[in-house]
Amino acid sequence: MLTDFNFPPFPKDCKSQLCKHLTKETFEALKDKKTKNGFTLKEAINSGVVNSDSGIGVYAGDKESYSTFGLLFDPIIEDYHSFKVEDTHKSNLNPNDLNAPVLDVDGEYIISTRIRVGRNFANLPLGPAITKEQRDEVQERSSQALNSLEGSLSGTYYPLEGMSDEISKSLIKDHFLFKAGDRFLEASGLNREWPEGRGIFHNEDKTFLVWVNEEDQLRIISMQQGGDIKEVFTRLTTAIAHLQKKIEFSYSEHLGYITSCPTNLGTAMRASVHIKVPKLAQDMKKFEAITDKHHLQIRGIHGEHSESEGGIYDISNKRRLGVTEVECVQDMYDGVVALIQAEKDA
Ligand code: ADP
Ligand code: ILO
Repeated sequence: MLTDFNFPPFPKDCKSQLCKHLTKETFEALKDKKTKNGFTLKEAINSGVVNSDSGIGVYAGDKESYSTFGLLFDPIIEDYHSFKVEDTHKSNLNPNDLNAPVLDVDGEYIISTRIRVGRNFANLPLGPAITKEQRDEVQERSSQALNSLEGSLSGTYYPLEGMSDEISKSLIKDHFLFKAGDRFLEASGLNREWPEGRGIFHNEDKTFLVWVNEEDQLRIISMQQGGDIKEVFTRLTTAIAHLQKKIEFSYSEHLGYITSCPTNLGTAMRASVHIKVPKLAQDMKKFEAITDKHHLQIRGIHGEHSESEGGIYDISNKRRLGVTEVECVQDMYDGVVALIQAEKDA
C-alpha cells in the first residue's frame, strides 16, 4: 500500500523512548495499521516526532492501541516500567495496608501532599482519538457522577469554557488546575477543540479535585497542606470507590488502568509532596542517591518540566505499573522520611 508517511527523522541527540524503540522494521510493520477507532501509528508517535526532546514521545488513542502497536509500546513499557509482556498488574487501594504515621508535625519540611490517579471510561477512545461528541459525553457523565458525591467530597463542577482568566490563572498558580497549551499534549491530539468539554470539580476546601478531559478523561486528586499522607490516600480511595459505582473505568489484567500516556499505566498514580530541602539540594548527588533508592522522581514546583524554587521540590513515586497503589504511596512515604533525615543531617 502506498503511503506518504515515512520513517521520521530524529535528531542525533534524541533520547526519547520513541526514537530508541522505533526501528525501521517496527515502523514498516505498523505504519499502515489502525485500531477500530481509526487511530494510526502516525498519530501515536506525532508528539515525539514534533517534540524531539520528549522523554517518551508516544500516546495511545484507545486501549486497543497497546496491542495493535504492541511492537512499539511493549518495549517502551518494558524499558520504562521494567514490566514484561507476560507480567500482570495488581491493585490494592486499601489505606489500612499503608504504614504511614503523620510526618513532620511541626511543618518544617513538607508543605503539601497530593495523590492523583488517572482514569478513562471503558468502551470509549482515549483523549488522542476521542470525538468532540464523545468528549462531551465524558464531561456530562463525569459531572453527574461527581455531583452525587456527599459530605466532605461534595462540590461543584466548573467547565473551563466560560471560566474567567483571573480564576483559571489563580487555580493554576495554587496548583489546583492543569495548564493550557502543553506542547506534548497539543501534538498528540489531546488539545483538540480546547477548552470545550474540559473542566474541574472541587470540594469547598479544594482537598478533593477532579480534572475532566485533560491528558486522561479523569484525574482524581486528593491534596492538602502538610504531611498526613495516609489521610490524603484515604480520601482518594473513598472517592474512587464511589465513582467506580457510577462509571466503568478502562482496565486490563496486564496493564492495569489504561491511560493515554504509557508512563501512567497500572496504578495511574502519582503520590507527591512539596518538600523543602535547601541544604540537601546543595548536594544533588546525595539527593538523587536517596530518590533513586526509593524509586522517586524529582520535579519542579509547578509540575513536570518546571524548576525548583527556594529549595522546594516535588517528590513523587516513579513506579506505577506492576506495583500496587499502596506500594506507590509507601515508596513515596519511605523516601520522604529518608529525605527529611538527610536534610537534618546536612
Ligand atoms: P500530574 O497531574 O501528572 O501530577 P503535574 O506534574 O503537571 O501533573 O502537576 C500538576 C499540578 O499539581 C502542578 O501544579 C503541581 O505543582 C501540583 N502538585 C503536584 N504535587 C503537589 C503537591 N504535593 N502539593 C501541591 N501541589 C502539587
Ligand atoms: N509526552 C511527554 C510527557 C511524558 C510523561 N508525562 C506525562 C504528563 N504523561 C514526554 O514524552 O516527555
